[in-house]
Amino acid sequence: MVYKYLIGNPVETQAVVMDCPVSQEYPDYFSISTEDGFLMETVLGEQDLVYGLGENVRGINKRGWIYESSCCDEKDHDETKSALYSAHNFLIIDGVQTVGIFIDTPGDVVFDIGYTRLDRLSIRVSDGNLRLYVLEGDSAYEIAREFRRMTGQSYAAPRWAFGYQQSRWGYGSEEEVRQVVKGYQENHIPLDAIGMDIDYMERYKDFTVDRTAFPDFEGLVKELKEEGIRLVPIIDAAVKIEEGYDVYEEGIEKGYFCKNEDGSVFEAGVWPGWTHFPDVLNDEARQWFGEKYKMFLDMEIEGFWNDMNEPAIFYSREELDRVWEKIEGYKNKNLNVDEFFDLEGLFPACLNNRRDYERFYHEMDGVKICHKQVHNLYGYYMTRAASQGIEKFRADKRTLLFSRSSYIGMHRYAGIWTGDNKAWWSHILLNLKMLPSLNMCGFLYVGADLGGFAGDCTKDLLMRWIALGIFTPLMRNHARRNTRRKECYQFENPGDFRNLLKVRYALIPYLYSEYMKAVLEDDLMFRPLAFDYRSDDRARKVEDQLMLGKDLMIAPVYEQNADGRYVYLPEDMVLVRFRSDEDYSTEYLEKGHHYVEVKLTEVPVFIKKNHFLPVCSAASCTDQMDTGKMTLLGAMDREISYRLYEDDGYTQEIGNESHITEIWVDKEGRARAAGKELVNRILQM
Ligand code: MIG
Repeated sequence: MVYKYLIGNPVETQAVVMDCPVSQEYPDYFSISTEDGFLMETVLGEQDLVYGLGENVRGINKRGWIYESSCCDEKDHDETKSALYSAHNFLIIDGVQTVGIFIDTPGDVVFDIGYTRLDRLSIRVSDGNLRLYVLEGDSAYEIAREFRRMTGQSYAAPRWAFGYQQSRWGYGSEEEVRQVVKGYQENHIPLDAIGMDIDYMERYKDFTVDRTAFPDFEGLVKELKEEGIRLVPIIDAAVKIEEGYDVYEEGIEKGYFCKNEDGSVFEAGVWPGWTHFPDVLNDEARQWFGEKYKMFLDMEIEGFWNDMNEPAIFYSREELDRVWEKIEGYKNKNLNVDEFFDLEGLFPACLNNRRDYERFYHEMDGVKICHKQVHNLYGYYMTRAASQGIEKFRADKRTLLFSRSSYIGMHRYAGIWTGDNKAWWSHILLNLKMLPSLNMCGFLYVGADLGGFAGDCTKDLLMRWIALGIFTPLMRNHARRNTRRKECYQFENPGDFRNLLKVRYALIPYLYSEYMKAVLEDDLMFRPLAFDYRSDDRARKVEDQLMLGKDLMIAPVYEQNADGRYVYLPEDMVLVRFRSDEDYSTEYLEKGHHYVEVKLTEVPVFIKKNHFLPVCSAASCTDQMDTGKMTLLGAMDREISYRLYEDDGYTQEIGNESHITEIWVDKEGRARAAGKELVNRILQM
């Protein structure tokens, strides 16, 4: 059951696609006040869990902290923070009351989930304008699925986007890109794509190519595609102010940039120096910006990533002036300690300053609206611009698209990556914990920078992180400039990475199948254990294992120098230790706690009893894969089957009955599937 309430005068966000009648009476388990903004409170029972909030810090269970929806270019993803790049205002209370809450407003929202008082949840929208949705259902999982239906079908990525992607801020020339590809090829490590960061642009201008460093960009795109490797360029939100630059000049001429209160065009400093922000909330401007992607489509580019769209602002004139003035005042002064700390913080305070978000305006449906009120929609609408522009010129095919900032609703147009994490062991776990929360909010094509964006990565960190990244739809190794190189071939014995990545490719048919089924059926690919084992109190508390698809559980190692980890099995399962695509061992484990040894060179996967995992042989890239021959892994004591979803991987033809291959294994262990050669390695119990 979904109840919708209209409070104040909210902006239409386009998060929800389902029609819901407006209710008047609030459920009695919430206390709601609209006197001073909007405030909603409820008591949390001792055993209640709170799920959701998508991309955020801390646990799968979100209790015990205060979170804020205010999209931010946040470079430190640590537990003292309250917000990252996206605003995913959906949560589920699983306990005495099992209820979902979606706060649909593009402005600031504060979720106090047991921060002020351990046993209280309160949600505040200070400007008091929102659509409130309350979802009732029998279980958290059911509510999550209801929410997925309400907000519409998730973006479907092309299959090649499930291949391994290598990226780095700093690939500064055609030669350097070729060398990276060569490093992979010479070491026989699979590779499907290279992320092109801002280095390919001319002076950080969107929709330009630096012709000194990339004189034949088009040629490079074609040459690599012949080897099965795609280039994926980045697009930034801000547009450089430069005479003669077409995007700038057109935007000015047509009035498509965000404005100051007095109608002049708003300026802020980002990568290219002074820039303007395309007013993607304005229909015409959005269409204009989106159509710019055509330039790359014409070069046969098939994927993009949208960055800096919170939007990130390094400085505005006003903030810089403030800094100069203060510095002037402090110059030659005998500073007291407060003044010194103030001085120290002046420049950092310019970045992503909230005062700047109050300075500029959009024109939405003919109405002038302050950015602050719609802040959390910017990344969504920039990415929607891209998606709709691409759709216009490449309608029949699927294009890879993922964004840094997002709001619920954007999941229909693209995926996300989780931004600038660090080369920290704790960030493997953070990566894991975000996955089910992101899925609840509709984001299925997701992944983190493997090995960490900032900081120097070590071989063991990258290997363990890859052993988690193997399961995420977006599997990309990306790094900040000036960090230690971490392409797989940069470390000793690159064969170790070859074997790990072969495991990924062996799993792609299953991962793609479960991903596409989640897309088509409004389901979740990753779930907390508690969603599947509701009445198992142990399972409800597990924060470092996930259910994946309908058949698997994953439990990666995330501690340095560990030779394994404790794993909780809510039922009997088969543990497969993959060492490569065709090299693995299986072990039957009973329900309960186990210490599972996992070598650095192994990837553990747990398969539920009477389920099986179909795997195939790896290849150098997804285009080269042959799924005609599959090996089945698991354990069974009765007849079992699996519906494998396979389509052509690149057209918009998805979800036909003909895309399903039913794989049957009868009681005697005879396996059959139309058009497949099967090798049965399922343990007979
Ligand atoms: O201010 O384009 O999150 O992935 O490498 C940094 C440079 C801008 C932030 C992105 C990161 C990317 C970087 N960008």
